[in-house]
Amino acid sequence: MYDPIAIKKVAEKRALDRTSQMMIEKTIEDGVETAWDRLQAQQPQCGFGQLGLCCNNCSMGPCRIDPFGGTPTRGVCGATADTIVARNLLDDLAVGAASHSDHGREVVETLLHTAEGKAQGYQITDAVKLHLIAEEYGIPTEGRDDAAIAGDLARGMLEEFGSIKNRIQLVDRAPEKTRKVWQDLNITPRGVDREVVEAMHRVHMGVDADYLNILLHAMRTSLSDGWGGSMMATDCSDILFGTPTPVTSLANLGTLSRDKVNIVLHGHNPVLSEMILKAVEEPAAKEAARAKGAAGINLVGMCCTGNEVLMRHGIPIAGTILDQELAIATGAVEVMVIDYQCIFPSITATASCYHTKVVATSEKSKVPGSIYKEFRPETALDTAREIVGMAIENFAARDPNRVRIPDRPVQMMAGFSEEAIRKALGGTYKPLIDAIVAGTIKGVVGVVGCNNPKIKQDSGHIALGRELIRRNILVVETGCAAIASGKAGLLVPEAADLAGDGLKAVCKALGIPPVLHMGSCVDCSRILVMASHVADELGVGIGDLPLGGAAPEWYSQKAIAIGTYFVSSGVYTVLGIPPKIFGSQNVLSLLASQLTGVVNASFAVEPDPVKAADLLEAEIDRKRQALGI
Ligand code: XCC
Ligand code: SF4
Repeated sequence: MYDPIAIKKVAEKRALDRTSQMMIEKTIEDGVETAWDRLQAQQPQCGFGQLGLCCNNCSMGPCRIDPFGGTPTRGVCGATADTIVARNLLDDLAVGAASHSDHGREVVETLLHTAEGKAQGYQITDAVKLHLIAEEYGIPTEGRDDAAIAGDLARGMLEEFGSIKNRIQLVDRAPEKTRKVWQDLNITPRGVDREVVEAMHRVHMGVDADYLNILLHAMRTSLSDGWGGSMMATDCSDILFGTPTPVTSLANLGTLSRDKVNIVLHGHNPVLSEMILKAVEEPAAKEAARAKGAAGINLVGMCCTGNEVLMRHGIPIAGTILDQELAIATGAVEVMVIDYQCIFPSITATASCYHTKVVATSEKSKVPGSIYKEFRPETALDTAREIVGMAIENFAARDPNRVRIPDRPVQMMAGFSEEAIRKALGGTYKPLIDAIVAGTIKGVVGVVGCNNPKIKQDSGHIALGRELIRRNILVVETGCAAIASGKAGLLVPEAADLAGDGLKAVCKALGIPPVLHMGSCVDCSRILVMASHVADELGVGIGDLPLGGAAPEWYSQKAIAIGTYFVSSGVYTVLGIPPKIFGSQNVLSLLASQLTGVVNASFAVEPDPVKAADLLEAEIDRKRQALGI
């Protein structure tokens, strides 16, 4: 009925990784719809929308502007292309910043509940980091117990969400010169929630119509994410669950087990996944699994919550956003636990083709067809145990005839927190700076972000990563980009053989991979902290450093926020997927060139990974020259 060669060709077009390809083949054979099929069904996608020229903000609309200079040139309210494009961008960015920051809030709240003794199963794991951050906040630590300090810190951070203080403490981590740039532009973020709310206000009909003013606020909102909500998420997760240190693990869909109960953790917030991990490790759970004929329980991660438990505990990572349907198509997933963000609303339809149960856990992220188990800090461990029990129970429903799990997970290394990198270098960034000055390492590029079915899965990340390390540029990664590199075998020390001679020598000496996994997407804040330390040691701003950023396969509004706080912080950033701004020449030229004169960084759009590497290398050379190295 199916032509296996034709199916194989389709799979090879859709994904780079062999295990993903194998499961794409199975989805086609099983008649299971995936994001790739749905993308096809959407063709042709709306040209106005792609250019950012469609406005659906109010009920005088929807309106659209003629992109070829014809009419209409204005929406019903009179908004021009510039206004509409800038406003849409701010809208998207605010959604992304809100997602990171609301996740951050939940971690801070869990820290507060833990401090107050109200959180079941949580504890303070990294007291050293707690004390260091408390000191940044001016909270006394001498002679006080950790719970009291953690309570004060959590309350101090929560205050910065709404904030009558009009400042975010962690912004002070940025080098002075960088902060001065923000002050001069009046884009220093005043509060985590405040900037998002103001963004929503400005987007309303009849508020901000000046594209430049809108974009400046977009920059401020992005900074409230990167140096606010995301940074708090990272730091408080480290305090609660431990600051990552280098760890080895496995990646790809082959991490699913034939004979064990498989539980997939999908979403973003470690507050949930850490408890599932605890529940899985309890002897009673293991016994229950064996009693049901399973060889044990196999916990694997997916997307960023997978990155969180990978970084801290070495839990294997099954894949990226585009692997979520493929994991279920193995027929071997008993339960997929979801919290929020990047979960396809169709995931329950996919699950209904097999025995898989989808368990939703967040009050703000329910999916029709899923089982809802509300997760609260007060009863977290009990809920986790219940979910694990459900997975064990469901093992009997697995149909062995429909199971197909690809072979051979790939070895990988993760756990490169900023602290871990600094420690690997001997406690200071001096060796890295020396290597950069000497030219053995040319610079550093953060490759981050998602998969997007518009690009062959992982191909953009891998081609760019390989190209950069070949040019002696150290690559640091987060999110699905890092997972892609794990699947492709770039996250092992042996991958240093693919690097240029200089980078290769440094990696070999330190025993590290040429591509470093720094965590989940909120952990892009780790990259900011690392850049700040290096800039401080040199007495310059982040914008002066030979750094770059890239999001070769991004799809999410969160990626817009990340890219914008990178650029606003002084990091030139190349996007592999064009943002919806090409309907306005003014917005385009501001973001792609004029910004350089202000923050010494800008955006570029380049889908070709080799050309993207050229752009990043040229930028690194420009900054090296300015530093006189
Ligand atoms: Fe989502 Fe964070 Fe993007 Fe992956 S990289 S697709 S945002 S899971 Ni964060
Ligand atoms: Fe149309 Fe203006 Fe309303 Fe947008 S805000 S839908 S451009 S009338």
